[in-house]
Amino acid sequence: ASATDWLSRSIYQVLTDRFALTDDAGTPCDTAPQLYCNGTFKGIVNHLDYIQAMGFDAIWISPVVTNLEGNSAGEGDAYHGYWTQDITTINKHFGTSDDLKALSKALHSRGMYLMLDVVINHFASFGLPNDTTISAYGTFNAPDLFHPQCFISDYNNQTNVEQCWLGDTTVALADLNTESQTVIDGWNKWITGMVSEYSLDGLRIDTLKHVRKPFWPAFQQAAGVYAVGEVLINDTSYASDYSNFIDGVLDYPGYYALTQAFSSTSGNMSLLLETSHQTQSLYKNGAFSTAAFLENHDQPRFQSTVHDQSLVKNAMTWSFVTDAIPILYQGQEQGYGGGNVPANREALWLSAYVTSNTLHGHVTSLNSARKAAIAANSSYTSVPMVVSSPSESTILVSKLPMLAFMSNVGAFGSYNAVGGGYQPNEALVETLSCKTLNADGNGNINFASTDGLPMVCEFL
Ligand code: ABC
Ligand code: CA
Repeated sequence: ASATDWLSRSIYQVLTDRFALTDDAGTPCDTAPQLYCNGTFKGIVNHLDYIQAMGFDAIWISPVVTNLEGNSAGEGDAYHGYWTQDITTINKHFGTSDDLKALSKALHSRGMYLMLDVVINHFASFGLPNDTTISAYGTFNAPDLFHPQCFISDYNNQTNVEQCWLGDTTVALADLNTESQTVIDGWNKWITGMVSEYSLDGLRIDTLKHVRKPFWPAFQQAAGVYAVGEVLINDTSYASDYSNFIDGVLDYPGYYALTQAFSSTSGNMSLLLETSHQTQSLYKNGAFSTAAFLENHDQPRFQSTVHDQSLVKNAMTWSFVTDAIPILYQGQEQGYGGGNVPANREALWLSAYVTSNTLHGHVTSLNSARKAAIAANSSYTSVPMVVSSPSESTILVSKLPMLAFMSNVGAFGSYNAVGGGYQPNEALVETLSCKTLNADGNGNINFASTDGLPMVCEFL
């Protein structure tokens, strides 16, 4: 699937080890020891109804290749999938190659997309690798295919960021020499093969900023599908330049602004406004070049620090009403509140996949509002949104026929907001409360909230 195909999708982020067991035996899963909890591809297949019923039509799953086996003494084991050892085989903890194909097929039969997380920057090693470690790396089994050992020491020096290593002496992330033609050819051949073997629809590329930019266009071409890269930085101009080299970029600067804006009733709304304007002007295709999220597996859950459910619902709304492709990390709909890694990687089966809680309903409404707007306006995914901030506590996103108001006044606050662009007296619905209303004689609506909740308005 192409970048354009993905623009109308919404993505549910699955941490494969923590999403679903093959058979729901009620197995406990403690996040602290950082060990496998035994989630599988088969488990995902069995719970696709749960994901699809919320309105998601794509999933992003953890990296699937064989990882380091065993425990690192301190950083746990490779349950997250980022400790690559052999890219030619599938991580047996998650299932077999056939199980992964069955997942892909099950998704496609529902009209859903599969996005695979891929790690291109490094292979992993318990302790610093030696020649024996490297000879076990299959495709890239020679020392000169890696950059000389040095850990990243200066994030302001791009060469250091690209050519030194992530990780530490407990688990070293041996940095591939992505300037070497052998490495370039090896990766391009591999990704072409993976996309075709597993009928992948898209990729999430790990550690994008740790590989030189000119590496990416040929890789994207070899993949032949949409790819969104992870550039972990709170700097829009730094992140946005990657949109000249790859289809999409995870909106980390927007994440920082979003979490700050709704962190409390005195959050900084103008920062969110300013960041979203920068996003629109700096990325190649504006905010359409980004994928937006409130949580992921690397950051503390929003509810680890924010408890006001009005703030939570407002913050959750943002990613679903902008030009970005929305991503929701598993467990957010269950109100999970784990803090920093590894506490934010709670097993979803502990929730029993209940669908009766408020946030689950909120996500479902947001997806359906977005789908209705896309269906009503053929240029919804190509004409840029208009973002404004009518007051210091409110922000308005206009993407007709959708108007979304968010505020950080909190559950005990109230706000009024005015938006326009409708036909005179047009019949509308506020989709989060399902209340109908009418535009006035000038096509404007006047919203009044007495509980600080967000409002998403569109045609009836
Ligand atoms: C494990 C333990 C951790 C322990 C660590 C040393 O080892 O779990 O508790 O602290 C995987 C696992 C992790 C594991 C790592 C290392 O491997 O999931 O649990 O940590 O073994 C991606 C993935 C991530 C994955 C990897 C590795 C990469 O999403 O899940 O981790 O394949 C950097 C990378 C980024 C990477 C992230 C973990 O590390 O750039 O791609 N994520 C600054 C730097 C960033 C840096 C970040 C965190 O610190 O600029 O490049 O991310 O170290 C903003 C600034 C930013 C700043 C942030 C913190 O603040 O603008 O620049 O980021 O304001
Ligand atoms: Ca690198």
